[in-house]
This record gives sequence, C-alpha cells and structure tokens, in this order.
Amino acid sequence: MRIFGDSISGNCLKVKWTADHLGIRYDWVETNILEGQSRTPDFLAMNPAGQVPTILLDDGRTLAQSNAIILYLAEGSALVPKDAFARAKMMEWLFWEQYSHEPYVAVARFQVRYLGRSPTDLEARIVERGHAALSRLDAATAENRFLVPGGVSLADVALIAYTRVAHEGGFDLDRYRHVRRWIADTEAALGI
Ligand SMILES: N[C@@H](CCC(=O)N[C@@H](CS)C(=O)NCC(=O)O)C(=O)O
Repeated sequence: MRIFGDSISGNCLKVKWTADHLGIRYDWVETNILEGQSRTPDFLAMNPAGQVPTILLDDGRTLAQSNAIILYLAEGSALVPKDAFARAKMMEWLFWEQYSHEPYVAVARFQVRYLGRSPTDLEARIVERGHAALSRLDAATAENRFLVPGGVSLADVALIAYTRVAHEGGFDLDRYRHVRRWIADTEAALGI
C-alpha cells in the first residue's frame, strides 16, 4: 500500500499512526500540498478531490478521507470497539471531528503556522468554535481516560491529530487540563 500524505497534515498523520500502531506495511509518498502536489493530473486521477491523505492499495484501488481510511485499516483491530454501541460512539466522535473540530482547530493552525497569519487576526468564529470544540473535549476527557470508554480507539486517533498541535493555531491548551492529560495518555497508548 502507498500512503500519499503531507507530514504537516494531522489528517495524514492519523493514517500513518494507525498503520504504524497496527504494524501495517506501507510506502509513504510525501505530497507537498503547499506546492500543489495533490493537484497534479496524476494525483487527481487517483483522488478527484485533490486532497491528502489518499491511499493506493496494491490492487490499484484508492481511498480518500482520513477517517474512512483509518476505519478501513483498523477493521477488526482493538482500535475499533466490538460492541455495537461503543463502535457507534466512536463514529459519533469521528463525524464530530470533521464537522465541529477540524474546520476550526486545524484551520486556525494552518492559517497561523503555514500562512503566517497572527492568531489575533483569525476570524472570530474560527476561534470561538475552536474553543467550543476544545471545551467539549475537556468535559469528555474529565470523565473518561479515552473518548470511548474501554480503551484507545480511532476516536482518539482522529481527535488527537489536531488537538495536540492546537497551540500552533493560538489555542492555549493550558486552559484544558483534562485534554492535556488525555493527549499524554493517547500518545503513550499509540506510541506517537
Ligand atoms: N476531510 C478530509 C480533508 C482532507 C484535506 O483537507 N486535506 C488537505 C490537507 S489536511 C489537503 O489535501 N489540502 C490540499 C488541497 O486541498 O489542495 C480528510 O479528513 O481527509
């Protein structure tokens, strides 16, 4: 399998960490999004959305969307709860991450760290919603060691990706002590 990913992207690192944790072999193809390498004709033939991460399986099939990819890779492993309700809870976090966390926490980081914008110049809505997402995570991790009770799961993989670097977008993680504890526990559990 080949993983097309940019190492600056949390969405791509989710895929790398999942594969590494599960001992899945792959070739990493560094794809620089700032240089438009996900928008070349060859790349668009693989993923018309022009985005990383994208994986290319040995039989030629391709798959995009970080959370779809990690779900595919982790099928049958301990990162996906066996119990139907716990699995659905994990999915609840995965969908929430894409709609209510990543568009704010990751976008703020991208604008500050990679586009050179000052955190004080970020759109107020991005900052507000980013803090709302971090507050929700703080409340959840005050109650449970991992997001889905029972052990580390893909919910933690997906949410840690941009949360652990939220400070790079101007979010002060000192305000979220349960989140900081959860980041440390999740990093240890995943070996990242
Ligand atoms: N929802 C998608 C988001 C993918 C995405 O936005 N990828 C960004 C990097 S994090 C990208 O490829 N940007 C380059 C571009 O759109 O040209 C996922 O979770 O994989």
